[in-house]
Amino acid sequence: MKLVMSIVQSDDAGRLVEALTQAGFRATTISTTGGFLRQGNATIFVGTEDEQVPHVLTLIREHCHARRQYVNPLPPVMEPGEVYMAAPVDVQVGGATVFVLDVLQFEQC
Ligand code: 2BA
Ligand code: 2BA
Repeated sequence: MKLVMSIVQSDDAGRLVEALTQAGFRATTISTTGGFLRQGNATIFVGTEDEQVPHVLTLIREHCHARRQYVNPLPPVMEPGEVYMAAPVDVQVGGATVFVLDVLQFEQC
């Protein structure tokens, strides 16, 4: 058995969970925050049989899309009188970041 842990953009999470559930998978979503952009994203856990992992990955690819985001970098430390013009930085946020982990034991008590 595997645990598929996917970090996805919040806008894609609802449709992905719906597709997973309709395909018969069990899923759990938690609200998470990216360390770089400090913006909300979602982490979806799917515990499933090894042979079903490709199907889960297909659904993730179908429902998660890369987007560009423009972020303002933090201003540097300045001396009095200095002027800093912030130039937004273009960041490509991926469709999904996926980790597939081996499950040692699965129980529903
Ligand atoms: P349970 O199987 O007892 O699952 C309770 C909660 O545990 C689930 O909440 C989900 O958050 C998590 N969970 C269970 N198995 C999981 C797994 N393999 N991977 C990741 N998370 C898992 P819900 O998703 O709200 O499901 C509530 C109940 O609805 C489930 O109770 C199950 O009886 C049923 N269910 C869930 N998904 C289903 C599906 N695709 N088709 C039919 N019944 C489903
Ligand atoms: P964030 O950490 O908010 O990162 C958003 C996007 O910013 C990343 O998109 C990447 O394009 C860029 N980025 C992140 N860290 C960077 C750095 N140290 N230097 C330069 N650019 C950086 P994605 O790679 O698609 O990641 C989307 C979200 O997935 C991340 O949000 C994070 O929450 C999670 N993630 C990605 N890779 C991860 C990893 N190896 N471990 C844990 N979480 C990861």
